Amino acid sequence: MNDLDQLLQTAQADFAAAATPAELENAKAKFIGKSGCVTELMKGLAALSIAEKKTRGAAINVLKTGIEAALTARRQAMADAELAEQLKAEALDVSLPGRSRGTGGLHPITRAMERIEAIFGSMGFDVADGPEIENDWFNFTALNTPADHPARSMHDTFYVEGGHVLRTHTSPMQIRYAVQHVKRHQALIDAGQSMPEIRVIAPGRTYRVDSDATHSPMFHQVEGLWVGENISFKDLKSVYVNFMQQFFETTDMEIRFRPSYFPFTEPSAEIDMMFGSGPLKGRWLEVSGSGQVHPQVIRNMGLDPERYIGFAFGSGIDRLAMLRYGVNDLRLFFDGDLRFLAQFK
Ligand code: 2NM
Repeated sequence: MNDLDQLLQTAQADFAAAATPAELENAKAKFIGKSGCVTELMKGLAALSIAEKKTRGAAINVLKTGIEAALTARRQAMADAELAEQLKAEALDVSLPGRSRGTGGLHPITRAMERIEAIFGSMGFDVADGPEIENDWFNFTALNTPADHPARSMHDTFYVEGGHVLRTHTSPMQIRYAVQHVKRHQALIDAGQSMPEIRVIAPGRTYRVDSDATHSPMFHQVEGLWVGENISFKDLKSVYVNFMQQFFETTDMEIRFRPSYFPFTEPSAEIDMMFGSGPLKGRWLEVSGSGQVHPQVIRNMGLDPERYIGFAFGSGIDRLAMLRYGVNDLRLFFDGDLRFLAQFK
């Protein structure tokens, strides 16, 4: 092997040994830089004859081309390795399933409320919504609740500034609705003609000082009211039985009315139900209070109790939702635990 072949081999070995681009450029300078081996060899040509210059010069050029080729190959190999390294580090597994946005659902109480509104809507009932902070008149007095009634005690009711209360039932909304209705039809009433019937439910949040497994300081009620000239207890029965059967999607149940007392109805009845099958089969469950609207309450609506008569009821929505969904602790509805709530999605 001649000195030029030897030099090419050394250059190839040095290039291969260079671990970084900087090391490679240093190695290059040693061979084909301004003061590298090839330049030195060229300088040596000066001392040779013309014929020797020709062959030696050509051989040096072949060497130079060889070194450049080796350099280019090594540079390319380094760039390829770096790219491969980067691709490996930034690898994306496009076959991984995506992370989707979580989907929510309606709260079970909201779902129960929407069912109740749809069922009564199908029987021609309007839905009324109003203030949760009420005044004494609408929450108590208009509902014929005397000043010494226990429901008015500080112990049972949340009083707020200005003599207002957090409504203890949604019946104040029934009064508000009835008064509006009467106002709208005052001309008819004054002319001694028949007023269109009042048929309304008032679902919503209500508040009482009470807290255990079956009582929450905030709970939901739906109250219903039907007032006309010829409304009787049999209408109350048919409406409520129809509601129960649709709400629980079965006719396999018994419903009974038990005499009771409320200041705003006379006579009054507690409504109980019993399933004919399922886990609650054979147990009487209290589901509602009800009664014929008290003449004084009819008067407070702006109507003549000698001409107008009606029925009303008040049911706990939370209780109905517990029975429908098989929930045994009321507090689960209000804890905000997604493990519970997600079951209703
Ligand atoms: C109940 C029980 C019985 C009721 C009465 C009225 C109104 F506005 F007509 F006076 N609304 N709701 C009522 C009657 C509520 O809850 C246990």
